[in-house]
Amino acid sequence: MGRQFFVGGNFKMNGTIKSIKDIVENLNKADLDPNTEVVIAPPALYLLLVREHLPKGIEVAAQNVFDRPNGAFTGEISVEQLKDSGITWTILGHSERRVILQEDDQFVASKTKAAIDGGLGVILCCGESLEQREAGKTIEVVTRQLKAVADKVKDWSKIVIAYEPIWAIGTGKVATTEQAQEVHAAIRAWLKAEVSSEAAEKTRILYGGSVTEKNCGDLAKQPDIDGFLVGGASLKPAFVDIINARR
Ligand code: G2H
Repeated sequence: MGRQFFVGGNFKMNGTIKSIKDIVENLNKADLDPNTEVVIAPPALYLLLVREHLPKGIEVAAQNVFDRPNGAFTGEISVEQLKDSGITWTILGHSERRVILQEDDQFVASKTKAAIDGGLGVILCCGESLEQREAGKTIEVVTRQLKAVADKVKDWSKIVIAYEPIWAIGTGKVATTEQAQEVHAAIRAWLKAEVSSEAAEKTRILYGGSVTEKNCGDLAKQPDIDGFLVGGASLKPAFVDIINARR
């Protein structure tokens, strides 16, 4: 059984009510490949707006979630609150949060466990810096990030991995198809060795980092690239072409 192609739109901290409504309207009118699973992640403030205006077939993701059920955690949002609002996915471990907000592997793993235990799907991001790549540590860094999750979470059926090399994020510098495929294959081999053969076979591994309508076609042909997590280009009409990359 093949893995269903998956495209996530990570709006990051971009958009207004008007511009986000325009993006949703564009998706509603577009001819989207029915074989692609599409998940949209707007800023938290606009989650409900997006949920209300998107067709049921497109799911909505938060860009983060906290690992406690409720209480005095100013500024945080719980798994239960997302579910209560019809939000079925969350991104976790994005490098912008790991680097700027200093989230470590253990915290990302703890939040992933809370999300999975609570029934959310998780787009789990991993990836190396340029310095780490140049030191030949790419696979070591990525598998260390994933192992922290594997130590806490046994059921990977609702986890989608997003490999996002930090040096390719928002820089216009996309990984080559060979660079991306090499890391994706290594992640799949790691899943087989450390989680299970089933997880290796079924887990979608997305590529993220300066994906556009121009470079998505070749990446989508790689055997271990099962879709994309798209930032900047998800705010543009050409996002539709990325969703349709396998057509
Ligand atoms: C990587 C990606 C989406 P962009 O962060 O998660 O963003 O496509 O803008 O590089």
